[in-house]
Formats: sequence, C-alpha cells, structure tokens
Amino acid sequence: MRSTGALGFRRTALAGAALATALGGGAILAACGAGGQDGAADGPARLSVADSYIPLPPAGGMAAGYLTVRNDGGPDQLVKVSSPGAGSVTMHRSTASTMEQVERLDVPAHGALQLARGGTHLMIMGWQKAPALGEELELDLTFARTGTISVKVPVKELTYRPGQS
Ligand SMILES: [Cu+2]
Repeated sequence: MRSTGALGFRRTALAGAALATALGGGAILAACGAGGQDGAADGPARLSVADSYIPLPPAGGMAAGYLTVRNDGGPDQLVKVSSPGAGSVTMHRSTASTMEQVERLDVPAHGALQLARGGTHLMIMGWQKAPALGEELELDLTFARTGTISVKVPVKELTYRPGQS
C-alpha cells in the first residue's frame, strides 16, 4: 500500500512537470503569434527620422522643413514640433490653392509619415539668426506615444531634393 502510494505520487509529479513544460511552451508560442499579428498594430511605435532638410529661405525669413518619419512598430502621431533656434515651427498641409495648419499628423503602423515638397511640411519662423547653407537646425519632434525625438536638420540649397548629390 505504501509503495503503491509513493509510486502514484511520483507519477503525478512527473505528469505535472510535463504539463507545466507543455503549457510554458504553448504560452511562448501564443505570445510570439500575437506579436506578429494583431499585436503589432497596438505595440509600441518604433520611429526613426530620415531625409530631413530645410531649403535655404530666400530672404532668411520663413522656411519650410521636410523629413520622413519611418515606423517599424505600432501607430503614433506627430503632435508638436519646436526648435531652440526658431520662434515657431508649425505643421502645414498643402491644398490645391493654399495651405492650412494642422494640429497633428498620423504616423501609420509599419509605414511612414512623409513631409515633402508639394505636400505636408513644417513651417519654420522666427530664426534666432539667419540660416546659412551647411548649418543645422535642431528640431524637437514630439509624438503622442513615443515622446520627443530631436534631430539636426541641415540647411540645403533652395532647389535641393533628397537623393540627389
Ligand atoms: Cu506652410
């Protein structure tokens, strides 16, 4: 009776250990699956800024700013832009005949927010000192979820386009 009982206990313990291992493995697989599918849309945004430039404004006044925010994660929004070297930086969207200020710009999940000529852009006013070719202006980009990313944006020729030498 005693030995049978001991054997029974051992079998139960082994079965329990095997079950725990199986459950553990299953939980890991489930977590990976969620991350690769719908979990991605709600995961943290993974942002990087590329192709940023400011065309040298003709009279040293109002300048446009262009850049691309790449996102390898969940959705985010650009909600504010400021600069220690300029009085105001606003977000603008060009329409057929004019442009309008916008309060926020979507950064789609696993996509990109593009600020480019003819479309959405930044408007930089109140330079502390007149910008010159080759200089850089710090822009502090604040995102709803990611927080603030600071980038140094080079001042380029008025006709510059990214990708050209
Ligand atoms: Cu504008």
